[in-house]
Amino acid sequence: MKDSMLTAIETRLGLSRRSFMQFCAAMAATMGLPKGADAQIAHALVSAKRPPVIWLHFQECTGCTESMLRAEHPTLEKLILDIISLDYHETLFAAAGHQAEAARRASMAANKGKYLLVVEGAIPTKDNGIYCKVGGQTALEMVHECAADAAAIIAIGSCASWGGMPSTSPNPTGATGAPVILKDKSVVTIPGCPPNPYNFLSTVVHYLTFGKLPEVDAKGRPKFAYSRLIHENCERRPHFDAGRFAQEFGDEGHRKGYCLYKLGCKGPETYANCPSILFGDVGSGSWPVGTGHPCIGCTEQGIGFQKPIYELAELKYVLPPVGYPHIVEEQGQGMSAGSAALVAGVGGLAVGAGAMMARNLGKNKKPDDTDFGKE
Ligand code: FSX
Ligand code: SF4
Ligand code: F3S
Repeated sequence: MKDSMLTAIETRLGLSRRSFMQFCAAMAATMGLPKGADAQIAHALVSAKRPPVIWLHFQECTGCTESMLRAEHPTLEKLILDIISLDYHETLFAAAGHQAEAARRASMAANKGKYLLVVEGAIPTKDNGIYCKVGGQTALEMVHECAADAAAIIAIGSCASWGGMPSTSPNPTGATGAPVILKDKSVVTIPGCPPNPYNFLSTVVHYLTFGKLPEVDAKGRPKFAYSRLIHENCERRPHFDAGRFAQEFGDEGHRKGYCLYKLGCKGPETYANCPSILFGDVGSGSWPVGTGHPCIGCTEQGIGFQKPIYELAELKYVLPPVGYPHIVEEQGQGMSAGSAALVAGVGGLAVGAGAMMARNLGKNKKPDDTDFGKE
């Protein structure tokens, strides 16, 4: 890439060249792109015109937007706002009322067929959609109007993807997701409540670099982010295979970082890259299961907010994985909880993981002290 281009990006994004190239490499890695793609991404981000984005908010908590803007990583929000031209966003807009709606229509008219439409929140359908109105229009009317001339449509969050929390039983407003409403359009969905901001960013970067949205699965989810079960990459997986489970919150197993399957973890039936790219912010090492809470399956229609936490997850595969997470032992301070979990887990593997798993999964009794440390 030309030096002048990198200088331009330094000025525009306030990022050093090294950080910018690292960001491009991270995006390429998140999307599983081949060698050289980072350079293509860098080139596209420097030279491509920022696509106008119309961002709609319907039935939701605004967590999708918050997760993007409040991420600890200081460059994330900057990158998002610099890569796209956010022409309409109800939470972030300085304008209000008719002014805001006029700006949305002006941007759509000026960028016919060129703008990205991002839908956040579920869309109520009952009683002609009267349960969510913005500027006098129902969400239903608005989403149809905005989708008509959009170049591409992204449903961000579980609410927009399939109805999410607002659609839970008894669903009094008839809430549903954008793909159901926009049946004749292709809608890329980025479920999660909230979704990982890097999955959204990677999707936009893919669009900018290659001129199209990434390949998706049958539910419209980018394959790069949703093709693996959480259970496949979970750092507690060695414990699962060795038959070591937390049985109650705060018990010895829970404190030792054992598997959360018996506390209702839905990782075995939930597709998402949370354990791989981490959640909240890349680098902080935080994600639900990592903090000791079972995955509730927030990315998965029919699981998140629907399947009770006390119901055990369906096990799709019961064989141990081919590889295991790397063990990093911290110096000086003893081990981190994660390292202790891994060391203990891998130790357990050495003594017959399959047999232990079969034995412990069959247990319904409450734990007693003999459940721990025996393996
Ligand atoms: Fe909230 Fe978004 Fe959940 Fe929904 O994220 S975090 S309720 S997915 O639409 O704002
Ligand atoms: Fe991790 Fe949950 Fe699977 Fe246990 S059941 S290994 S905590 S994803
Ligand atoms: Fe959601 Fe489970 Fe990931 S609760 S954020 S899918 S770990």
